[in-house]
Amino acid sequence: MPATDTVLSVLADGVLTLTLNRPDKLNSFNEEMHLALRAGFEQAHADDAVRAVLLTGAGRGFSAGQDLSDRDPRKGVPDLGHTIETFYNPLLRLIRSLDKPVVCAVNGVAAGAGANIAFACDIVLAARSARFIQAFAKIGLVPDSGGTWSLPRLIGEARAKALALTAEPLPAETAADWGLIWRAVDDETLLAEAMDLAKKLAAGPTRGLGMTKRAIQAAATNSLDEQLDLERDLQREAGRSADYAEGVAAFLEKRKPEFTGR
Ligand code: T3D
Repeated sequence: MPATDTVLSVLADGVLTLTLNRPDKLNSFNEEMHLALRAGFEQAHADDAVRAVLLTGAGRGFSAGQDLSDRDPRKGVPDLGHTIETFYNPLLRLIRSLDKPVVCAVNGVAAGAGANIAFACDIVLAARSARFIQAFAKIGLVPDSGGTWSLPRLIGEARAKALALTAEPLPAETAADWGLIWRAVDDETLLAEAMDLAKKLAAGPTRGLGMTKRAIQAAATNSLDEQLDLERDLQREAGRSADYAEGVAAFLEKRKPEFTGR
């Protein structure tokens, strides 16, 4: 991890907690925070001790997306395609390709890329006071960080278009009712509930959970036949894991399994 406190990183009980930490800017993304968050997800990929990730934000917001103070038009026309290619797209790919569960605790407003990064995570809990805003429409941009891909898949084209074209804030409870996130919970209990969930996942059969994530994501582009073949192949691999042997042995011996993530 680069020497920066823009993302706080703590590994405990198999959970790597990454906290976006620019609260006075509503955790909007500058280059430093991008690099720190990327380093966190790279660690999650490389380190076997990490068996789940918890992503959240410090202060009253989750993330307001791109730091617009880095985009002063008086300093010239930026190449936003370059920044998407260099920063946002690699981050999205790191989250989606991680063979370990990523829990997101949306502690407050999530706007622009901040909202769509949350939607890329595997299980999203949000504080009841949080709201999601496709803020791009307000500044003449297009939803990025996978928003044009995830929104229609999660909530359908009609709702996706309305959110993206109006930038209307979506309350956490409506997001949960629509299936955009897993659950809206009380503000006071959000972090504890998210951590509890992340710890349970981290104590689970990591390889099986990772393959489950991979299979569900592949369904977005696979035919049924392709998906059935994929399930066969992944089940073959899962059946050879130490955690499968432990899970079945524990069931037969009527005891709690002790998964090691192998
Ligand atoms: O550029 C590229 O590389 C392309 C990629 C783009 C990805 C994107 O995410 S584009 C979308 C960028 N984000 C936005 O347009 C959202 C801008 N922010 C807002 O609309 C509002 O701040 C919120 C709706 C998120 C929250 O409103 P509110 O009233 O709760 O808070 P606030 O008072 O507006 O903000 C609090 C502070 O955070 C304030 O600073 P101050 O006045 O106290 O010193 C505000 O300027 C700052 N802040 C909020 N969002 C951003 C920000 N500073 C920089 N960049 C921000 N995005």
